[in-house]
Amino acid sequence: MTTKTKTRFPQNFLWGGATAANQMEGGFHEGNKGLNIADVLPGGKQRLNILSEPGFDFEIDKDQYSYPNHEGIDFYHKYKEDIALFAEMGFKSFRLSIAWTRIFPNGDEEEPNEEGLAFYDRVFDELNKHGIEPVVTISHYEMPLNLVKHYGGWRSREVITFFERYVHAIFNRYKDKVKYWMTFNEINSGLMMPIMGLGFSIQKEEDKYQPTFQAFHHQFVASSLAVKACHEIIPDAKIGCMIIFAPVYAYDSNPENQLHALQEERLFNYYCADVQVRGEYSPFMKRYFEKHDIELDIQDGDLELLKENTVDYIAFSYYMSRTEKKQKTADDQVKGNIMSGVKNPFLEASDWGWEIDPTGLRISLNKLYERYQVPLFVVENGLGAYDEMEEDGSINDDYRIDYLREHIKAMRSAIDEDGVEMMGYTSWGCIDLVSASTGEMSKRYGYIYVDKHDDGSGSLERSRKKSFYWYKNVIESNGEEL
Ligand code: BGP
Repeated sequence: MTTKTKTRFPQNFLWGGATAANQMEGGFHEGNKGLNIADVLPGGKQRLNILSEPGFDFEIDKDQYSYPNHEGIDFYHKYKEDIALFAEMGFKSFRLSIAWTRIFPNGDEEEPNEEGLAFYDRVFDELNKHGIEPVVTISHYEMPLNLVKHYGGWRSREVITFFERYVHAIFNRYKDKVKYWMTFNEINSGLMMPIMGLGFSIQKEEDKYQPTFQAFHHQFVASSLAVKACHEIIPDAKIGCMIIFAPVYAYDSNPENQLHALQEERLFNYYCADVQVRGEYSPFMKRYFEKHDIELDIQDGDLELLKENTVDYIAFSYYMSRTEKKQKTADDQVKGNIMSGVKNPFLEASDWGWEIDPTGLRISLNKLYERYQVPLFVVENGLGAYDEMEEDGSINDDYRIDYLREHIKAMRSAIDEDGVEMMGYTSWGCIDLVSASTGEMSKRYGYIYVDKHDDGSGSLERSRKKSFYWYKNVIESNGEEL
């Protein structure tokens, strides 16, 4: 006789929401904070061009552009109000990042900035007061500008020492307050957006190879040093890597397309995770390096360090899948933000061209768990949409509820039917914030509406959307009531 065990979501499942310092804090020059990359990225159409075309020079030009991240949604001053709203929804966890430039304004100082450290103390205390577990990204597209301009970002090995100093400062300071960490946000994004991911701008086509993969190597070493320090300083903490996962489908059963999809997946989805979870470069990547004349400068002890200091869990963002064929025509191409590919005839897309695919999340969870067998944490997922406030002040975002419901169902099936081990779910932008790819406010993800608009106007007042009440009930019922 067999008994079916009802697993569903574990009792300690970390339901919550996710954010990043540069997209919400504002106060960009308060508390001795230094400038970071996000502080010099303009909003609007220019941003997408900057992220995808060569030649950005990281100069701030106040007359020409607006810098939406400078005020963000003013979490720097409103964090108590926001955390109270998260608590009202019943959040078990809240993912946020520490701005490196609040702790080391130029990145290369000897001593940390006390005002910056004190700010996050206040935030963590407030979260702890409400019983919300902080989940902290150490670096989320926020490299100190000084390191970018004077060291060349992650191309420089010297930056590893500065990063090590930074992680030691934060682990020592917050060791009693933060038990969940992750090193670099969407580390594989450096393959498509080196400005945000690797701290340098591609100047010519060849930069895509040698300098890019050398910069990645430095990040892997830095990430392993962070894992080592975290395990030593906070033995009861867990530290993960963080990748973008977009399962790659072949357009059809043509074996050439199947092979192409497999290779794209190995590069984009597995290259970084293999190093951070298994502690080594995959055979596929070693051949890739040969093919593109990439000779990594790997110093003595690097490979041992990577092998001995692998992560405890995999955190990943999931927004969309990607469909590939070997020979693409101009008509096939879809360009949904950063992810290119061909249009999938079975999927609808968001207003920004991101193809909506809940089953793809279940596939992603299966692929990752099958390959690595470590706990998985979905730390970003959600629908960017234009929201309208009705005359009575309500915001009826049923489209967002539908999107989230289907994705949560997919996770539930992955746990229940496929046996995947999951730690939690923090949907992206639980409170409206500045979009990373457009720098605009109008691409909203939140359960909480923020009265702020693309032209910078707005009272910053917070309002609960319909999805706020829905998500509250999801958490209360531990995912039973969707
Ligand atoms: C991820 C980033 C986030 C976030 C999210 C949504 O790539 O880690 O910072 O912004 O995508 O993207 P966007 O804001 O461009 O809609």
